[in-house]
Amino acid sequence: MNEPRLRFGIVGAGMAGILSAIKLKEAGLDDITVYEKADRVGGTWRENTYPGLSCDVPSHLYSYSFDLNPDWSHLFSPGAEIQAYFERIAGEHDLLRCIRFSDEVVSCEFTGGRWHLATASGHRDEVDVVIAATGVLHHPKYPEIDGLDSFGGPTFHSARWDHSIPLAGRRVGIIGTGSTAVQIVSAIVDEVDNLSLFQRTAQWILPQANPAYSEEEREAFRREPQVMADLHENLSKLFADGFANAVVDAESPQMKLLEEACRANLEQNVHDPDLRDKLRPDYRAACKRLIISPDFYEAIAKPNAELVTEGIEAIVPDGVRTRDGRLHELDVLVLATGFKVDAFMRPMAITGRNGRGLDEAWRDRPQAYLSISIPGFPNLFMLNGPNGPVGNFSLIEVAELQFGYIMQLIDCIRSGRCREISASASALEAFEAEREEAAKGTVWMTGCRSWYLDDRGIPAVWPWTFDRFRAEMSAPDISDYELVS
Ligand code: N01
Repeated sequence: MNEPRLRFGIVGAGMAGILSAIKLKEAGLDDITVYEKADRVGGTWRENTYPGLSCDVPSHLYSYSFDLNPDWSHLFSPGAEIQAYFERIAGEHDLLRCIRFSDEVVSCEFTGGRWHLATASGHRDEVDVVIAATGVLHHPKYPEIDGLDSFGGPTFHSARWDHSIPLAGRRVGIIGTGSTAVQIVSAIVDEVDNLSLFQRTAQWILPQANPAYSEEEREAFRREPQVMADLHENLSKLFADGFANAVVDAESPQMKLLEEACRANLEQNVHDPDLRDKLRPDYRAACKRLIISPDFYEAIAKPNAELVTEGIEAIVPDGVRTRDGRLHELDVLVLATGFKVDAFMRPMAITGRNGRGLDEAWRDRPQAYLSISIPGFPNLFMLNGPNGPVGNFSLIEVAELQFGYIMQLIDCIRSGRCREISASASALEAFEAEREEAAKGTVWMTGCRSWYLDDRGIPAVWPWTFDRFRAEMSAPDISDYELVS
């Protein structure tokens, strides 16, 4: 039987979209269009350009395993370098010709056995398979604070940094104390006149130096790529054993070690007892996403920095007024308030079999079998979809494993075994029931508010070890899928 010629639509040209296009082409599946709403590849690394941006996963792990990079400047390289890496990879794999830039997919409808895509520009496409590579931390979340629009100076979200605004000599306020805010504080404290950090919840900080790679080390990586491959492998194992496997077992010895390291960092490196008390969280380390920083405590202790722990009452033209009635006068206000994490591929209007929309399928909350496939939405596969492994480890590694799994589903179509494939409703139901039960033993449920938790307070993430994830991704159990010939 002749192999059907499959056409693919990939939504998003970030890390996962680039990966998908490379892997499909490698497999000889080259009838691909990647739809990208912006005018460049890079996803989160294109959108986030705030001062101090870097990835808190070591660069030699946060790299495609098949395209390691000898030139990373640091253990945790800056965001601009990561963006340049993705641009280079997209160019070297000749992807730019299959990317349709500045054209956002607004709808995807499954009719007549194919997906019908429509874009904002009015372009139409018909594809056999959709890969949703739309990212997780993508839609900025603006805080609901009275008077947000009334501030007289520039206000912007951390993911929409306005580089036209000078910070030197100015009074800058930052709302939020997540990974983003912590990096910004360290990066700008010496430049600004005054820095006010508005903290609603204190955070644990794991200290970690960020050494530069010497030219000799980089030369060695270039000369002997196997050294880099070994480093990638070792880092992967370190993250799986030391972190990913620890957070899913709140009582594990590794978890205790992480907690001790965070506690010691606070007790030993914050010398002012009042500041130390304000910075001490009342929940367990890694309950919220663990923040990694070599120098945040040093930065926030500087004389021109103030940690404001009084709640915010309102934003007013001159700055931020806290509940104690104090006005914190500011020239610039930065909202480091995170992302809407339950949007995934929305606001795209997605309609599966029998006219059933994604909003209806996700009426309660986003769900996908193994975070990849949604019952009734055949031949649509998600990368970094709902309830998958997110946290302090490489989302590239996650996406590579997921794509290896998706490729095996695609092979079912390619081989003629079926024309349509999607997870069965019973497989998703059983997966979710087991996942919710397992989530109870994770550190994320030990008593804090975080973006990991869904509306019921259950972590919307992979609650098992990374080793289990790797094993699950190695081969789909096709009996969990509905195949239509
Ligand atoms: O966002 P967050 P983020 N009033 O949601 C506060 C990845 N990332 O952009 O804790 C006052 O973590 C909120 O307070 P609370 C990483 O996965 C990675 O920092 O909810 N405060 C919190 O402090 C990360 O986890 C890297 O009480 C308000 C902050 O805003 C994810 O992105 C770097 C508020 C939001 O923190 C998101 O990180 C950066 C309000 N109304 C990001 N609303 C690295 O790899 C919200 N907050 C290093």
